[in-house]
Amino acid sequence: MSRTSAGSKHPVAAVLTPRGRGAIATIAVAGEPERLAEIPFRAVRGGGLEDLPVDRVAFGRWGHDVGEDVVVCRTGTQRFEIHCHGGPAAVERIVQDLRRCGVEAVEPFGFVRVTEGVVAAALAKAQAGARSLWTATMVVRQRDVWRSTVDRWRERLQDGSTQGATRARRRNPVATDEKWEQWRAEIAGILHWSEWARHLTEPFEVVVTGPPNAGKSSLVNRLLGYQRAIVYDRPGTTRDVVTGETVLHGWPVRFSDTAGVRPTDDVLEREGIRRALAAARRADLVLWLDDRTQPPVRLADWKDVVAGALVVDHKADQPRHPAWGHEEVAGVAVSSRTGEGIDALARRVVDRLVPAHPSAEQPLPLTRELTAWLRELDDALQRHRAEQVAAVLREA
Ligand SMILES: Nc1nc2c(ncn2[C@@H]2O[C@H](COP(=O)(O)OP(=O)(O)OP(=O)(O)O)[C@@H](O)[C@H]2O)c(=O)[nH]1
Ligand SMILES: [Mg+2]
Repeated sequence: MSRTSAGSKHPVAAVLTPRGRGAIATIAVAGEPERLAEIPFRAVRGGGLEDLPVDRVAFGRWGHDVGEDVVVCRTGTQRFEIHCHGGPAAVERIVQDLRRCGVEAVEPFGFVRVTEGVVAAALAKAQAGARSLWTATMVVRQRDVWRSTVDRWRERLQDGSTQGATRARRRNPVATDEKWEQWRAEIAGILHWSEWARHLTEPFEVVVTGPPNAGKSSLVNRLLGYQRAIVYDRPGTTRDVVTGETVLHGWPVRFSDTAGVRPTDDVLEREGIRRALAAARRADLVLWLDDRTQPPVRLADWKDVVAGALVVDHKADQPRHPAWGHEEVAGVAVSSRTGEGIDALARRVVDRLVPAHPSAEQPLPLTRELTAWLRELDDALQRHRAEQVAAVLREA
């Protein structure tokens, strides 16, 4: 999966330590050594970077006039690390000097992409972004899945029918086309899981709506496990969209608590309801809360939202208002006061958000960059360009 040549066509650098003040910052550089010869580093013992053997650490000065104390480690023939004072000015100065020497500054995952390939970068990024132990485990398992997939794809490219595609097509056009179409179908099968894989690192958006005083804030607090939103026994307590993130059955979920929905002339309240509707229309899932202690509320503007929503029959600890007809009761019975039905609701939420699961061997498009790369590969396959396919595969 990783590149055979550790270096890139052009040198790149990335600040590996987080932004902001710190005792020490680390800047990693990878690239062709001759381009790096102009770098303004002098070791205390004498000599520049080009004189430094691999795996040797050198203390020295960076810059021509007023130098900066640095420790430089050559980590490979085309790799080194600069450890400098952690202040933003010192880091910026070194990055600027590197730029002047033709080194491109990239973010850390961009650095991994250039030095180790697109798959390694996607795995690193997805692992850093995983919100739960379960999602992190899923990502770690992808390491072997992707390794074997890329190995298999490389072998496929090397076998005569794809490498010598043009010749092979002349000999047996049908067989070659079939092979490439099979490959494209496999890529389509991976891209099918884009949304699923996106949520290994990005939360699902679940919007909690319903009439005023139905217990929306109470339910969101229950689901989050802490008092995120204000609960009060008067309708109209929540006026804006309040969000909080949690993990349900391993999946990251962001809940949005919204203003209660009812016909009103109050300008502020109307704005809150407008925002609630906009949030509901964007959501991955809407929870509509019925307050069973009050008569049913159904509003024309909200008809489509309620139709697609997971309905909650809320305040299940209380007797039902007599205005409820038998056929109108549709939701999962939940009480935010006693906790009854909360676990069942969490399960229903996850089942609605994630109705299907890929097999354990399924490679997943873990990041947008990996998805874009798969599309590039697919494009090269569609055009039957063996050299282009090989070039894209080299980036893996
Ligand atoms: N009996 C009972 N009361 C509840 C339950 N959940 C909330 N309540 C009460 O209902 C009232 C309103 O609760 P909130 O959570 O503020 O309701 P809301 O839907 O966010 O209200 P608005 O923000 O005003 O739209 C409070 O007095 C809560 O204590 C429940 O499960 N059972
Ligand atoms: Mg509220």
